[in-house]
Formats: sequence, C-alpha cells, structure tokens
Amino acid sequence: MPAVSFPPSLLERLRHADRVVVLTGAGISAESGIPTFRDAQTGLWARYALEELATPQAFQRQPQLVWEWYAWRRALCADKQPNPGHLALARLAQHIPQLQLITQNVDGLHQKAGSPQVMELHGNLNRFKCFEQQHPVTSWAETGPMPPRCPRCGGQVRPDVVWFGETLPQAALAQATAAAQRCDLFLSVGTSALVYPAAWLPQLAHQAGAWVVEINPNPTPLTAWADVTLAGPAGQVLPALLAHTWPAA
Ligand code: BJW
Repeated sequence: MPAVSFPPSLLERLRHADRVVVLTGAGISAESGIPTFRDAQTGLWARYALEELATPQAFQRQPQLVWEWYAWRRALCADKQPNPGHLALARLAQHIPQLQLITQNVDGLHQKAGSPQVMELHGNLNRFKCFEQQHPVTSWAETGPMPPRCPRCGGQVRPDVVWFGETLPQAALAQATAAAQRCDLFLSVGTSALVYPAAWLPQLAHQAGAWVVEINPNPTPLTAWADVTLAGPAGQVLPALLAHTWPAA
C-alpha cells in the first residue's frame, strides 16, 4: 500500500471528537479472508446473481439453494478472526466519549474484536427465524430436510439477515439515523456505499455538518464529496490513523 497521509486537521478533529459514527461494510472483513459481495472475480456474488440468493423471492423459489449458500458462508466465517482493522475500531471506542459502530456485516467479527454495542443493520448469519412468522429458531436436527422447519409453526427456517426488499430492523435504523445526524465525525469503512438505506447515513451526517471520512482502496459514490478519503485497506489505514492520532497510547 502506498503510504497514506493523514491531514493534520483530521487528526485534530478525531482527537477532540465527542461523537463519532463508524459505518462498516464487507471490505473491513476482507483482510480476515471473507470475500466482499461485489468483487467481480472473488465476490460472494461472482457465481450467482444476487436476486437468486438475497431476496425473499429467491428463498421462496429455491429454499434449498439459498439455505446451502448461507450454510457455506457460515462455515467460511466460522474460523475467521478479526483483523487489525476490527481491532483498531474496538480500541477507538476507548478514546471517543460516544462512539456508535454500525455495521452492514453479518459475520460477527466486530463483536469478536471486542467492540461494544455493535449495531447490526443487516442481521447476523448465525441467527435464525422462520420465514412466515419470524419466530426465532435456535436449533434443529441436522439429519432432516434443509431448510429445517420451525418447531412452533412448521414454517421454513431462514437466516435472520435482511434481504433486498425487506425492511431493516426499525429501532436500529432509527438509532443509526439519529447518531449520524448528531455526530462530529463519520467514518465510512469498507463499503461500496451502494445499498440503501445504509448509504444514506453518511449523507445525513454530511448534511448535518459532520466531517465524512472514507476508508476504502477503491472509489465509491461517496469519494467525490467525502471530506477526507483514505485510499487503502482498512487493516492498515485504521491502526495507522489511531497511531497518528494518539501517539502515546
Ligand atoms: C475494502 C477492502 C479493505 C475491499 N479495506 N475496504 C433508495 C435508493 C435506491 C434503492 C433503494 C433505496 N431504498 C431501498 C432501495 C432498494 C435496496 C437497495 O439499496 N438497492 C441498491 C442495490 C440500489 N435496498 C433494500 O432493499 C433494503 N431494504 C429497504 O430499503 O427496505 C425498505 C424498502 C423496501 C422495498 C422497497 C423500497 C424500500 C435492504 C437492503 C439489504 C441488503 N442486504 C445485503 C445482504 C445481507 C445478507 C447477506 O449477507 O447475505 O447486505 S446485500 C449486501 O450489500 C449486504 C451488504 O451488507 C450490503 C452492502 O455491501 P457492502 O458491505 O458495501 O459490500 P460490497 O461488496 O458492495 O463493497 C465492499 C467494499 O469494500 C468495496 O467498496 C471495496 O472496494 C472495499 N474493500 N477490500 C477497506 N481491505
């Protein structure tokens, strides 16, 4: 990675910020070995169109295919560990009086890294509910048909993630929106900023007067108007940003 330079004004703002919001996407977990979604070669959607996998209609059409895709992803994520980017964000919480970490990721790596109060906008791969009634489901017989059946209503079990066309958890979204509207600094890390409503959050923060900082090796729709762009992998940029901001820590 070419050396990323940190504008002194950014370091100063971060050092004195009371309220920081961090929004993460799949890119922060790339250095842990979890593929992102939209990479044309290696992305999670390289083999299938997203509408074949990440919509309620796809599950209704081909429940077994969708179930197996998520089972494959659960297995892929099971042994993955937080990388220096996740760990730096967990440490950031110790410096900032009010830090809200909002993630679009479903892999649980921020929690594994020790970040407090992680807000999951798109659910979690390791949580399940039934398709019809949303009953939480925690276990099933591995020998039966897949997807398994809900013990309460007999409906098909699905991962508790948010598919296209589904609403996000409303309380979390309201809290995320409020946090974006009153933060001093908004960090967008490892997201293509293409998927709404998450992609609105940095825009709301910007409109409310916060500085928006993007960390991503590739340009996104945010790059054109972000106050600072740090072009590089999160696992390198975030630890360096902390080291420059709090050199003695
Ligand atoms: C690195 C790196 C490194 C690589 N370091 N970076 C308004 C306008 C337009 C459309 C809509 C709108 N409102 C709603 C919509 C429709 C739709 C939408 O947004 N469509 C767009 C695609 C156009 N949104 C929805 O349907 C949402 N629901 C909703 O709004 O409900 C109300 C409603 C319903 C019906 C009609 C209208 C309104 C739900 C969205 C749910 C998204 N779900 C998924 C799947 C979750 C489950 C699963 O994991 O399978 O969430 S889709 C997928 O995309 C996943 C991700 O969380 C999400 C975002 O992707 P992310 O994280 O940004 O990953 P990538 O791969 O795109 O990017 C990775 C980035 O990392 C890249 O930029 C790399 O460069 C970078 N990177 N290495 C740092 N080392």
